[in-house]
Amino acid sequence: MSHPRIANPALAAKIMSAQDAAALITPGSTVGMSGFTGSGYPKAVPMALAERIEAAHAAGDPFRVRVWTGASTGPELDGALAKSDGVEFRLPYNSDPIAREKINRGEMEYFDMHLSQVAPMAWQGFLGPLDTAVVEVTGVRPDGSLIPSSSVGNNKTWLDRAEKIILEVNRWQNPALEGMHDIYYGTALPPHRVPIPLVRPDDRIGETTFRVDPSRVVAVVETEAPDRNLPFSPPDETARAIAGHLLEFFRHEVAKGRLPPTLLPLQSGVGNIANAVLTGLVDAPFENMTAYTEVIQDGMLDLLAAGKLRMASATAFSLSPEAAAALNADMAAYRDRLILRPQEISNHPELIRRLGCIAMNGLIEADIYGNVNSTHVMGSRIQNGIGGSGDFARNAYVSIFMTPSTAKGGKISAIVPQASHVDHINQDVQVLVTEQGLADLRGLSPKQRARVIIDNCSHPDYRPMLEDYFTRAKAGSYGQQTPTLPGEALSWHQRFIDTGTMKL
Ligand code: 0RQ
Repeated sequence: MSHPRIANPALAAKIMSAQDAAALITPGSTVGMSGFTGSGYPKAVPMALAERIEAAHAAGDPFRVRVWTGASTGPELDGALAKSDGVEFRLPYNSDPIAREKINRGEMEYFDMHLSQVAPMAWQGFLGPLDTAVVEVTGVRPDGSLIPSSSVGNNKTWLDRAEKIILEVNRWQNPALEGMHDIYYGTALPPHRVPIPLVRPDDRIGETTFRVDPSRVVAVVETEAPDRNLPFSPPDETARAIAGHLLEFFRHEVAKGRLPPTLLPLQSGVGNIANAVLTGLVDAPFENMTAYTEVIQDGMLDLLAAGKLRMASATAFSLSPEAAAALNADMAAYRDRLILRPQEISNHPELIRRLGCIAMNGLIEADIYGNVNSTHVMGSRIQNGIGGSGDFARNAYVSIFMTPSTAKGGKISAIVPQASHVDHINQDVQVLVTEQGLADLRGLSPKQRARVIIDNCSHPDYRPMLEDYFTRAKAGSYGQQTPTLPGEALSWHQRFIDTGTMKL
């Protein structure tokens, strides 16, 4: 067989170069790409498209496209297209530094949205038509169905909705991925919605492959290129302290009978601290744990390998290069304990509430009342986006946010009088953890929350300032439910700009 990865003759007949495929994407069109946290994104067509855009711009032709994805992708997609100045509009999540700069300079429109809502909103029609899907797959089966790649994201929706489909078949992806995915085809728009029949994190409710209408596939491009995720730094003292407080909290909740000894399905955000918590769970006394989450990080694989985690369900891998290589070498061994689903299912509020997930996410700043800013530095400069944190925080059994108590080498307090932007209202923030300690906010009034957040979570260098503010707010506030001095609260942020800590 000349193309064992592309076992369907009709689709094999459409193999062409990335340049020829990119030539099928029209200026001004909307392109739905695969990709979620650095895995499963197309690696050749976006770069060919960026080259085409650069050539068009050099000839004075204003070629730009609208880009939808699952979440963040890799430098070959977001980086290359942002660099070419070819993106007019982007959704739903970005962590690429070049794209971030364009967005914050006002040169790219960005719709930062809950990840569970992307597919439903596309079906509802609010996002407009989808002209082209560019989707990486592991292979094409003889019947034309598609073996998904290392992320599922919104691919099912892109394949169902796009007028034209371009497939990238990536030989780097392990063929043993076949069978790991669970693609649910039962979603519908109201009034036709029915309960999603998933009651345990390991339930399989769908199919292992994507359906595709071969007549809409206009190109198949062969690639052999690795996913490019970033390495994790080993947990530092701060990350270990945060993990320690959290593990102590879990032990306490189990002892009180408020969590089972297996804990509840874990959701873990991205980043080094989340990974440190997972690493810490390897030596903790919890057995037979499960994960119902967005991304499978290195720490999840460690937990699986240690026999502590029974299984993990997610929509994508987000592994360091070493962990990705290790998984790829031993994929068959993991296949029965990992499930990758569409992100509308991995992040579905109905399922997160039913399963009772333990949500653990990072933040930029939290205020003394427990409102959390996950996205905007100084209230205006976007870092990444809300991602799945809102899907999980609102619906979890216990919603935990964790952060070092300071940022920028101690020059900025992550605990502030008033968040400069709010992604998670205090009702959705039940536990706050820093390296200083943990604040259990459940059942507390705003003033009680302020007391434990200042005492347990703030850095000692900033505690007297927060204490002083809180005392004066209680004396001078218009109302006493949530004492606030509006003129003063946000001056904290202005001070960081005035002192040059944050450059304009
Ligand atoms: O910027 O590198 O330029 O210094 O923000 O901060 O400390 O590296 O932390 O990687 O854990 O990210 C909220 C961004 C935290 C992440 C956020 C600056 C800091 C640094 C990053 P520099 P750290 P992390 C499921 C869950 C939303 C999406 C989500 C995130 C940079 O967790 O994107 O939760 N969350 N998804 O210096 C000024 C402050 C700051 C600050 C941090 N108070 N003031 N700058 N920074 N705090 C996964 C998905 O949805 C895909």
